[in-house]
Amino acid sequence: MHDLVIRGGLVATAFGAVRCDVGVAGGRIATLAEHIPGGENVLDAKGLLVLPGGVDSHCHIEEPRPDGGCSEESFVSASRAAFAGGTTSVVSFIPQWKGQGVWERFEDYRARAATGMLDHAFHQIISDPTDAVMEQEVPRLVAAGVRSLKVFLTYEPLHLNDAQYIRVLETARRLGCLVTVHCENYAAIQWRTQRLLDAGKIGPKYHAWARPSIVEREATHRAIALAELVDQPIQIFHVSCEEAAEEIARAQHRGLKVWGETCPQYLNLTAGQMARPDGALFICSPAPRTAEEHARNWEMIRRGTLDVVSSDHCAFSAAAKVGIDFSEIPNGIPGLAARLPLLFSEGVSKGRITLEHFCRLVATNPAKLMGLYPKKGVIAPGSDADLVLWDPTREVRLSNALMQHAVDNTPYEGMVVKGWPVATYRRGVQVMRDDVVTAEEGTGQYLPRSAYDMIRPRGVTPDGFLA
Ligand code: DUC
Ligand code: ZN
Ligand code: ZN
Repeated sequence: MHDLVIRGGLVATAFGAVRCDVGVAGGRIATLAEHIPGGENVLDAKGLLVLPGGVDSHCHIEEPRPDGGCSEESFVSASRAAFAGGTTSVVSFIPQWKGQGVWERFEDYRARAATGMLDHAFHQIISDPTDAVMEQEVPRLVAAGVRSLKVFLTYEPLHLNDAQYIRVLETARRLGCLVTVHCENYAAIQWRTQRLLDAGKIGPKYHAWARPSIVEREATHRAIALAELVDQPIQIFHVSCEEAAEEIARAQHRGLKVWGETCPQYLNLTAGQMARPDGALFICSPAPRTAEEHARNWEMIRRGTLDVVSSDHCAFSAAAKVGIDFSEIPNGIPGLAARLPLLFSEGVSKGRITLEHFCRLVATNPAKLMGLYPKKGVIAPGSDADLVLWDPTREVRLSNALMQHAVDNTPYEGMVVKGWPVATYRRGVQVMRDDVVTAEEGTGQYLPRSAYDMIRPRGVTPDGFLA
């Protein structure tokens, strides 16, 4: 009856932890019971936690570039990194470049993703919301299971102006998509960057000077106000500071469907690290801030204002980042493998959050918000058997080799974490044990998403304009 029985672990989910056996059949969880007799394959999990496989809803993997190349992390290498760190599903990005459509790239990207081992869904980036794209191509994508549109309020050449952003919001509302937003003010960053370069200030540390919290707070406020105008649910990506989180808290207090995501870099890395000789390796956007800001971000997590922790995994080898002026350094750091260990160690082991809260942040909430729940993100009968056996006592010094990604650096090199994945199961198949990834290439499955309630518009607009 059961292909696999996991015996005697403490099974943790978003609604509490229970000591029970987990029976897996046909790749799904079949039984949770005090004792499950028999089983083809029995695994002793005494002393271990059994966690839902991580769902990383913000990863840049094998992302096509305008020059025809793509990012260094392939779906195969990303799958290794993810399984090494206890993540089993990802949502990654398909870019649109100005002047181009979106449909042709979808098919190509889907084929690339199928070469990996992770279960996967996609966000569609919109950088050029023309009539043809928004009226003809995006509806085709939605029919093919893409249910989130990502927009940038900064970055050349991706950023949208207000009119374009409103167009995306309106289309998403009509089609039943979530909109996810990178919130920083483009003009403000350009202005500061130019002043710094004019003064000969080109080192990596000026990355943070060019984009202080205020540019994030302003764009977050604007993103929310325009989403409120259109009555469109949004998720604010990678919130780095209290100022921006407060904008989200105010929106939530008014009953708006606005969610906030943060990432391990905004709980662990500081702007000071960008002043080191290898400072370029810490460059991501928004910029890492201060230890005081980390404490405030933890408080925003504790309150539930920030309810998803994803990696924003975007890996570059050192050669692509070091020795360039700060305004040209590609933004992004690898974090797929480090996400769960860092959050468990700094969160659960240090008593900042409960085990249930951890499960919500890394698996249940991202699965719900992305329309993947209850297939993903929970240990419950009928759900996919995506499971992590976790040793809460094991201390590990993070190193690039342990991350198993494609690049030669991790910003967390040398950090000691308490709590480490012992084994990862994806749909009931063991894909990692003792840091060795055994998954077979090409076994990752596409996760098409259909309409889901969580992102249904409220039906409330200022003065009933769209009602
Ligand atoms: N910031 C982004 O917005 N995207 C990729 C990586 C990063 O640092
Ligand atoms: Zn971003
Ligand atoms: Zn990103």
